[in-house]
Amino acid sequence: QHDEDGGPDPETYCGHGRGGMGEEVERKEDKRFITGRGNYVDDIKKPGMLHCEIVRSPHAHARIENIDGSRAEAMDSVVAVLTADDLLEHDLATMPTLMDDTQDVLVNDKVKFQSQEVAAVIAEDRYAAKDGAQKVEVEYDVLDPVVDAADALEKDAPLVRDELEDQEDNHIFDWDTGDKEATDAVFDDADVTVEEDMLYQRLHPAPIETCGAVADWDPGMDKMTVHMTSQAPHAHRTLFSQVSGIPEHKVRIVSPDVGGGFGNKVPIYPGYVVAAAASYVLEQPVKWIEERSENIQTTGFARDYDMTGELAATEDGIIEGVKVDVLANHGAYNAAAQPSKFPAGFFNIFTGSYDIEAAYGSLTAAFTNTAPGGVAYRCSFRVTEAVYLIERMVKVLADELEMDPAEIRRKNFIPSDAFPYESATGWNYDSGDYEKALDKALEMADYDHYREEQQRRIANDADKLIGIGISSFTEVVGAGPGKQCDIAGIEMFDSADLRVNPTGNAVLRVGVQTQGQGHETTFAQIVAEELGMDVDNITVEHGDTDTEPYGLGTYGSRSTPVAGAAAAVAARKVRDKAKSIAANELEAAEEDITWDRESGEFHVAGAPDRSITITEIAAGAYMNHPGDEEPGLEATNYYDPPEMTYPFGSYIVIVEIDRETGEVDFEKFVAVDDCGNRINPMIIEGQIHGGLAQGIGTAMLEKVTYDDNGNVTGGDFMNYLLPTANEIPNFETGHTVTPSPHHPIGAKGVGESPTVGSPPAIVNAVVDAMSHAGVSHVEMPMTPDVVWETLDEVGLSR
Ligand code: MCN
Ligand code: CUM
Repeated sequence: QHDEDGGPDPETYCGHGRGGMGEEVERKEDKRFITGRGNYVDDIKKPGMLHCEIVRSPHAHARIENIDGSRAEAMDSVVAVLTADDLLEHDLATMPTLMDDTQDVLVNDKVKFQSQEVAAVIAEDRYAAKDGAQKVEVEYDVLDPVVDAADALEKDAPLVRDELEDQEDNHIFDWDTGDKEATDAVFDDADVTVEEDMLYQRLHPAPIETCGAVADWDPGMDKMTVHMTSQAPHAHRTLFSQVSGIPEHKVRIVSPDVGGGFGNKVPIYPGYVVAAAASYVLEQPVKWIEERSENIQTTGFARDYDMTGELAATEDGIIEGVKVDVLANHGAYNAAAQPSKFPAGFFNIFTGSYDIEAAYGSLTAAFTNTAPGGVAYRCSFRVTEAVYLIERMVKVLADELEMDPAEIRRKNFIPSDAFPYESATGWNYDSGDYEKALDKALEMADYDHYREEQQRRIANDADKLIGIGISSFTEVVGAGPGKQCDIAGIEMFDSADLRVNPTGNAVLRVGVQTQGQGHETTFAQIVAEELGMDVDNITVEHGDTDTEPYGLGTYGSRSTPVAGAAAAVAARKVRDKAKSIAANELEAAEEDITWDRESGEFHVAGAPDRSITITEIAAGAYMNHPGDEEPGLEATNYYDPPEMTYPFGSYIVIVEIDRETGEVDFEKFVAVDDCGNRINPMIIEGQIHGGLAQGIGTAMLEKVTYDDNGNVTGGDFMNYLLPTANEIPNFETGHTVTPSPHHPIGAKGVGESPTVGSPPAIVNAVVDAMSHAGVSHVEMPMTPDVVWETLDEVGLSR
């Protein structure tokens, strides 16, 4: 099980052959997924279940003059038409967002973005609901919309939020970080400074499964059960209870199988609330399932950061200062899904992997007539934007100084012996060895060869140019600590509850919720490792607030750093108790009992033939428990992480650009990741492949676009382009292992690394192919027309 880099720390994790840490255990969940037995929200059918269709505004900005549902109500199978007035009776016409704003559930007064929720039709089947929705007549007084953040901050811009008392313009908040004075001083004295504008365009998380809910109010039990697409069932339960007034112990949220989350399913959407309100009023189950276009047009979007970056450096390429200014488009409500004390998410990690003396960042956020959101899509709370900024800027600086971009990175990396390291903006990096990852990637990419090939093509005036892009990113994942990070006031800890049965198998319940990441396998592996059990004998349960311990959910790649730690600690608590039972069973003193990780047994010191497994101990715990111990064998842990974890990696992308068509081909795509100790290398590999594909989508294809009237112009998958197998090259992946010093099993998160780390590598590669002609930046998505125009501007086109 040990690979060339040592794999799991050999001192601790040996890969005991029963499916523990570091073993490529096949995903337990895949059997049901590949045999069509997954259980998604839309698979849930209840007796008497009604269907909800939402009537949405065709306008981006309009006052509602009148809503007439009578023609819909007259239809046979339509049961009810709901408007804001109906919800007002139950105080449900509005709901809080995760950033303390108030969003309309159904619009009462003024529509603020296209496809906003205006009314709901409840019918006996989905077709009738849809027909009914088309018969609801809404009179609008159409207003001028503003869709661009810079336009929104102009003096005469239409006011998006005129219902807010103190809101005289579209400005939401200003935020800054770092030391302005010190940074300005560094810039004043610097040998060289560079500056670049770059837009991180608005993206759509695009899970295959859209959002949906089945709400079921049971008047006999006074209980509301909502099956819904949720990345955070417990937090959603608390918010549901607070908004609806139904006591929390009478609310049950179940997140069954989720067909991809990618951050889309962190916020609460009006559709969930409408379904619940309808079920409450009608006393029947109500299902709401979003269509693809509804999802693209209204769901929590990602990015939309317009950034200006600056670096100050010495002549020989030592980066002394970094500055960034951001204009953030937050849409019609401030509804970013992120820890509440971080209005710009974790964007202030923009010093990246580099030891930079001075840093300053400032940001202005604006309301526009576009859907709300801002944090989603494998983003680690805006680390994506931060990594893009710094990794792009390092390339800009390298070109300015005519230095090799690998060399300049090497010169500026936080040295491996400097950890724990505090950055200029106050982050405490736990561990890293950036140079090692870069060296490995350079070797895998055959870097020197391609540099020569690149020069040869330029010299020969070849039809196809070569570009080489690097990104050496650092991530920050695993929020809490609870004191720094909370969602709507709830501290961001996580939890695990482990019960070993009398027959020696176990159930682990966790507070996080998988959306495809393989938790049913990897969390079982953690327990298998800690208790020496066979991984097949451990079931992982999640997503049901009636049975699982309270947790904050899965996003920000926090499951492994936080709930994974809780699982390990819970298992160790069980092992502690097992030890005293072992002593009892083996008729030895407890201090003579030792645990052997390799064999998964307790031994009596000095008597190697006297041993006992957890399975045998489990029987003892229920059938022959020691008099001074409680019967049973279980433990719970609520884990508040002392720090976040800082996974990192180096990606190298080699592209070939066709000077005639602007088409970009991936010649080589190398990704070296370090997520500390690895639980399941195969699952990690899958996470990396998926995330790199999404990084390619970001860099090459994806953008949510609006016309001047606020219409979403790419509201379906024909126009919002996702990468397919055609666009995805072969990935060559590698890894290094730098354990997290504070995590019980030394693991860091990995789920978002590839999407965070790859876009700048891809853009750097495309820029690199043209930088000899003076190109310093190309905006994403780098579709062939964009690339061709850039080629043309600098005289490289054919
Ligand atoms: N893992 C491991 N060893 C490590 C770190 C992680 O084996 N050292 C495994 C984990 O145990 C887990 C998987 O890799 O099975 C991802 O773990 P982690 O990095 O902890 O991330 P989360 O489980 O918290 O997943 C969230 C992350 C986010 S925020 C988005 S967005 C995203 C992503 O995961 N959404 C996904 N990957 C996704 N993958 C799928 N298939 N579907 C999504 O919706
Ligand atoms: Cu930012 S997308 Mo993930 O954190 O669910």
